[in-house]
Parts: sequence; C-alpha cells; structure tokens
Amino acid sequence: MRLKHLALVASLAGLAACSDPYGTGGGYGGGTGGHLTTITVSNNFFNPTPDTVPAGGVTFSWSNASNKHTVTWDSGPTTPANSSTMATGTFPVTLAQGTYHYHCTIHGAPMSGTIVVQ
Ligand SMILES: [Cu+2]
Repeated sequence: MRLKHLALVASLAGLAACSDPYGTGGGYGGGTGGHLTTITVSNNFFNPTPDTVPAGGVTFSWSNASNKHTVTWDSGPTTPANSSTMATGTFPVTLAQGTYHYHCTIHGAPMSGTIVVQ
C-alpha cells in the first residue's frame, strides 16, 4: 500500500516535469509565467509574461492582433531597439542576462511584460 502511494507521487511529479517545455525544472512554473523564446503579442496582452529564457534571442510574434501594438522597452541590462507599431509579423531581439521590462505604447501599463534572461 505504501509503495503504491509513492509510485503515484512519483508519476505525478513526472507529469509536472513534462509540462516544462525546456525541461529545466527551475521552479518558475507558477502558471502565469513561461519558458518560451517566442512571446505572443495579442489584444491586449503579451504571453507568456513573466517569461524566463536562456540568454540569446527572443522573438515577439503578433497573433490575432486586430489592433496595433508595440514592444517598447522600459528597463533592462541593455536597451534593444523598440518595435514599430504593428498588427502582424514578428520582431526578433537579442537580450543579455538580466531582467527586462517592456510595454505597448498604445495600451500602456495594462499591456506590459517582463522577461528574465538567465
Ligand atoms: Cu497594445
């Protein structure tokens, strides 16, 4: 009986680990964040945010965005270029290690995001 219980716990833990697309198990899986290097820009939110990614490139991808949006950087260890005002397409950026905050200039603070680069 006791062994059966342990096996169940182990298999549940295995399922949880599989939901992490990068398999890093870094403990950031709070349900609101993510580990994706493509961030969706939609009406009127960024997803995922906060996002935790390895150092390197992140691509913003406009998806079902009937309104125009921007990616405009507020703070971070470097200052990447801001996107133009777009309703479709992609915007790649290269980020350094640290925490970046950004927002959409059209929708302001309610449409903002955070990227943690490890
Ligand atoms: Cu917007």
